[in-house]
Amino acid sequence: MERTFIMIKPDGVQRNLVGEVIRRFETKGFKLVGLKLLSVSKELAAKHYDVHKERPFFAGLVQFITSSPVVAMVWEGDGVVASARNLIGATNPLTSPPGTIRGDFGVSIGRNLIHGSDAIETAQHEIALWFTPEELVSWEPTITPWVYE
Ligand code: IDP
Ligand code: MG
Repeated sequence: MERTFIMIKPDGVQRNLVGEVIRRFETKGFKLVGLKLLSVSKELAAKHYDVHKERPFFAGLVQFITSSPVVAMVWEGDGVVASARNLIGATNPLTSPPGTIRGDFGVSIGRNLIHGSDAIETAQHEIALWFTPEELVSWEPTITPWVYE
């Protein structure tokens, strides 16, 4: 079953959007298999955003992600990687449609509230970076037959 890595960034936690974000993933029908609140080290932030290390915003991004706690999660379900990106919306909250998390709650690219893996391989890499295998829980929601045909 497909899994994706979702992080509520410091702005999402500070703005009390943790419950709102979890609610959207839960009510969509996805299954939560990992969850923790943590202060992110510079090393972890830099590894997570390694693909952007040459970009002008990299230093500010690492500074921001380490400035206040984040909520790291792993969600599981059919097509969850691409679907989570749809729930999250576009990188720029101003051009992200209403109904998406960034479209509903954000204004600035540098305060876009949430991260979601952009591909299945990226998700596998990010899950391994943020979670140990023991932190991921295999369980079966009783509602599964009401969500999946
Ligand atoms: P994504 O989060 O939608 O996948 P990416 O292009 O992978 O977007 O960029 C990663 C993160 O880097 C963004 O979510 C945003 O927080 C930050 N970022 C991207 N572009 C800019 C920029 O032009 N200025 C400031 N921050 C940026
Ligand atoms: Mg990205």
